[in-house]
Amino acid sequence: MKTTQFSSSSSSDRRIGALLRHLTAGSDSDHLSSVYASPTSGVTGGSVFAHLVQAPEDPILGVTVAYNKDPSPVKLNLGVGAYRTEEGKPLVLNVVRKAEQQLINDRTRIKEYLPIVGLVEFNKLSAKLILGADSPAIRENRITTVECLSGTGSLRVGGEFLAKHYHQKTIYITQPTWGNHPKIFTLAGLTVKTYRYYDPATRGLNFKGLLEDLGAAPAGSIVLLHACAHNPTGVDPTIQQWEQIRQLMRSKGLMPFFDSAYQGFASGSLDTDAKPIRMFVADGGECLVAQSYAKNMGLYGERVGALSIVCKSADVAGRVESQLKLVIRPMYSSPPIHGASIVAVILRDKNLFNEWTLELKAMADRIISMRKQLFEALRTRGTPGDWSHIIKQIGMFTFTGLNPAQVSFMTKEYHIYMTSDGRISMAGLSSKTVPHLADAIHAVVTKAV
Ligand code: PLA
Repeated sequence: MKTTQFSSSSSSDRRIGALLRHLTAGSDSDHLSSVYASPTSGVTGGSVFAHLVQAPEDPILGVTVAYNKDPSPVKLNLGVGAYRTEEGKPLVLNVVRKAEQQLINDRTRIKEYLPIVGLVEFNKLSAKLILGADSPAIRENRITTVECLSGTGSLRVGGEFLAKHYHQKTIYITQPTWGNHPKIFTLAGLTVKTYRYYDPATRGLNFKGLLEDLGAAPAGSIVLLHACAHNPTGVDPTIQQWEQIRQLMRSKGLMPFFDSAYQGFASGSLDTDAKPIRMFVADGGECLVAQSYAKNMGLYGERVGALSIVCKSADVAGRVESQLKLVIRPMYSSPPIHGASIVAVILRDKNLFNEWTLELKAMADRIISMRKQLFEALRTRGTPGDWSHIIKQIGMFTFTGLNPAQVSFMTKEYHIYMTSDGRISMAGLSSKTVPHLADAIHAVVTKAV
């Protein structure tokens, strides 16, 4: 009965509020604003949120918002990293359709809550995918893997775990990096600092700067490493450079936190793209790995990913997992079931797995061919400048070197949408749209905007 009383009194409050507004309408506006615009009033008409300012759109996802509003038939969205076919359409992998069909046909499947750590089979298979089936950490059972909400959620859970339980609270991220990294880790409770990574002069890796900065970081600091296909630069260290990074980090006790959002998307091979991580795990040291299935399985909106923490012993890994559960439970309780089930079906079945690797390779190859086509198109136009970085860079993005004014010119005059740092998603291009992009780049660099 309590609830009935509550709702009737709140609805009578609303009615009285409406009456008050009606009676005072048109009267002294100063008096009205003192009643309605106070951030703390909230009783009647004025919102307690009236003092809020309009927040800016997200620098990456906001590009899609602007694109959607543009009526031009030639518009092109190269902002967010989302794979498109040659026809410019989003792609659901064949193997994902098959897995979903299997799941639908299985009448024994239920929709109960998953455990806090998510789908256990998915966790095991995800660890195997990233570390390799023969990984010593898996064999010795000194790893814990929890299903999280895609790559972002895995980074956030890992960040909060470290902020709570790791002795060093500073995380070093690459300069530049994915725009969400500093926000994720700051809100997780860590202090964010940067290390040099990209050299605009060579449009390649600033390896010397990287080693100097990591060498100067306080012992034990956390270091975020892009496992492959660095976002936004498309510049990865070579295997020899990775080995030097590993030695330096281990000698200083720096804690590696890998962000693996593009496994298979860089080289086309799942194993090759996981190599840097496997090098760190092979030395017996500890590390964290955030995995995403958004890009490599095209499961963007399913929000499926995993956080693995490799420890020194099974005993420690068990306690780490118990603490991860305390991070997750008050955050979102437990992760969703559907995306993780799709991944588990594909990873457990040899035929589906093989089919997936072929589809993944085809996506990676199409991106590489877009790089070649764009490079060639600029060459044929005689566009001033050295554009070889387009074919040297790897993964989903090209970091063009175009400045914010040039980007804004291309959006205004050519309806080409990209992030203001000059990053373009190569996965959003097709043979049909390359000439349009090349025309725009040519125009913008010859016009000296
Ligand atoms: N880590 C890196 C380096 C990323 O680039 C992205 C996605 C993620 C993690 C998180 O992806 P997930 O949560 O969907 O698994 N970056 C995209 C999308 C593709 C985005 O900004 O959300 C990008 O366009 O940069």
